[in-house]
Amino acid sequence: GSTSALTSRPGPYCPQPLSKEELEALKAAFEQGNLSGVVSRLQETLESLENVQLDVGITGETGSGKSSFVNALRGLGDEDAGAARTGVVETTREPTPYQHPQYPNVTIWDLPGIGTTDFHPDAYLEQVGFSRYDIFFIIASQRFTANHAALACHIQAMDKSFYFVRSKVDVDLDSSLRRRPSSYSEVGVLQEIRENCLEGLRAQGISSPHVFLLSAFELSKYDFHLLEETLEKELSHHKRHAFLMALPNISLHILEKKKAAMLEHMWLVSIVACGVHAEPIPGLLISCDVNVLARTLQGYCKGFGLDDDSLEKLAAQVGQPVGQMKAVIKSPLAKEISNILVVQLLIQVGSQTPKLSNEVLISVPFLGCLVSGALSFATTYKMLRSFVNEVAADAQRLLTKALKLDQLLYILHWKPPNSDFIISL
Ligand SMILES: Nc1nc2c(ncn2[C@@H]2O[C@H](COP(=O)(O)OP(=O)(O)O)[C@@H](O)[C@H]2O)c(=O)[nH]1
Ligand SMILES: [Mg+2]
Repeated sequence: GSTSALTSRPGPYCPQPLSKEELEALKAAFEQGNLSGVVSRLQETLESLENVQLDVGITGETGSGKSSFVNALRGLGDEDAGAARTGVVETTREPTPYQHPQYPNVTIWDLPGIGTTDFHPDAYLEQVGFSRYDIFFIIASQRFTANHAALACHIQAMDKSFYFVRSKVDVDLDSSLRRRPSSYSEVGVLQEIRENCLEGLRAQGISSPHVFLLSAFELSKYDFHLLEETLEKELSHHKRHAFLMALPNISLHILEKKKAAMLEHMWLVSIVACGVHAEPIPGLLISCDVNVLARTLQGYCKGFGLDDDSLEKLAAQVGQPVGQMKAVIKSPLAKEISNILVVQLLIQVGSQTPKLSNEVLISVPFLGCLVSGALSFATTYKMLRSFVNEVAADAQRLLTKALKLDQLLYILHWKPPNSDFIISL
């Protein structure tokens, strides 16, 4: 029966694609700069998004046409096998799930009718298990009342979306034709119903209601096609939400942690680089050990998987040419890092921020004793920091490319504000 269907179903989809163990493994892969390991794990996460469920609750007064609407959404007639039972007496006592034939991830729930008198939305929503549903359709076959509005307010307070459906417009059109045959206008009657519904809902405090007009007997007419579009839109919105909740945060989080770990001992590297083996840098008023810095930068690149070996492995794994992978990388690869490049980077930084030394002096107080070394330290530190920021951003872009996230987002009808969207989240 419907009760067992209820209890055997998993709860609402909660974006938790990675377990603690998986997260650990992901973190380890990141730490080794093993992007292809990272990608294979995140690919699984992406696949799990395909299983994102959308639960649609159909509610409204008894006899308003809820069960007929469920059948319509599923493309079934009332007499087809598996159709929801419809009729003049209330037949739905428990929420009853029906799978959408085209979208297996969409479950449409035929809910018990709300009473016309003494209606308590709290108790009703509790009784039907409101947390299960992602969106609601509230159906009325006549005017929308305070009960409908109260329900909508409660749904809104739960941060879920709802749509109003005004059913049985064929009945209104029929009676209008009978009563005023000479002045009959279908468009006019529909317009009147729509206005009346919107006005009623606004009067009840619903700020910008959506109302769809519908006849369960004439689905090709009125707003039924808009309803189907809405369902599709909600599904992709839902997936997008799950995606945003799950994946970028995880990768961002781990990249950030890695970056933080590098930043933590960066000042140590800077002190060493400005220590005993420091040599004057031509064109700048600083001295440092360029060899140490070059090795450090190479380490950063490898740490984020920006070296030939890692990239080739990654490209092979995702079946994309390695050239395409490299195209998204802006900073130099490990093997391209030379002493000359280090000097160029130092010059870039040195020319931009001559006053940085004070800022750094405050954070590393004992450096005050090494006044002559302060500028060297500040410049070195700043150069390392901006390099790490760049390679971290590259790693994030590389992941996006490898996982084809840009395409996924496109499929989900969502244009990221810019290519660095994940970083800016
Ligand atoms: N004329 C007309 N009748 C409808 C429409 N939708 C439902 N009905 C009828 O209204 C009655 C109640 O419908 P049902 O779907 O069982 O309502 P529920 O109690 O809300 O589930 C049934 O006799 C349906 O055939 C509609 O759009 N137009
Ligand atoms: Mg029913």
